[in-house]
Amino acid sequence: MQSPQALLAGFFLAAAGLGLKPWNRAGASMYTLYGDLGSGAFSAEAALAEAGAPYTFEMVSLERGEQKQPAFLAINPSGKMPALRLAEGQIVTESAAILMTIADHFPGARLLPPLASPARAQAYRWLAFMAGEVYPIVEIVDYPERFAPPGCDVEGVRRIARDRIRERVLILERMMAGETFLPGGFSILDIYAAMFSRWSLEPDWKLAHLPRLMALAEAVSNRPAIAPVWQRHFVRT
Ligand SMILES: N[C@@H](CCC(=O)N[C@@H](CS)C(=O)NCC(=O)O)C(=O)O
Repeated sequence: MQSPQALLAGFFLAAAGLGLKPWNRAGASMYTLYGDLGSGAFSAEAALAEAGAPYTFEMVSLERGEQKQPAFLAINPSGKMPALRLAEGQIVTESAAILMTIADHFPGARLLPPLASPARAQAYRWLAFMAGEVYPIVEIVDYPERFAPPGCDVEGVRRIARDRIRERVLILERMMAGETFLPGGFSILDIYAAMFSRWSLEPDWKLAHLPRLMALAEAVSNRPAIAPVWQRHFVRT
């Protein structure tokens, strides 16, 4: 049995081994976002940027499987990103919960429609749809072996998961209001929907079937606060 001191030292060594380096250490940092580029951390970072929040970005490499190492599991036991550390030290995980928390912390940024309004209910509805009906299927496309019994056709599992994502994203395409997901203007739903437009699906299919969602993503990518975040996550060379 290791002493508590040894366990603590081990944790910090593991964190150092992960290379958890801040994206930007300039100035006092209130929020710490953990994630990788091109991952769900995009949505959290875009919302922080849009809110004008001070934050640092701590890299957790998916390629190196760092999300399943002890240092990150101590932050999010499900081994998934993003995770956000708030000013007082509390951790929030689950991308939709993070987006709603950022919207709550920065009411002046109007990242959600007014509390208790009909539009707010629709915002919850479609955030929950993306988080609950689309995001979990992305895991099957990315890691089909997790869902296939030994000897099973893993590529077949991935193919069918892609079909389910297509169906569900087509629902988003039909239900979005227009240039923004909600009729009242920009919200965290635009950030979230734009992120899902980047994953899992073939470019040709998206161009043919998702004209509204692709236009929305283009608009999100051009927002002054989000453009540099979008570049870092999705337009890396
Ligand atoms: N329900 C989680 C899902 C997060 C998730 O699946 N994130 C991916 C990256 S986009 C991840 O961390 N995958 C690593 C893994 O599953 O091992 C959320 O909404 O935050």
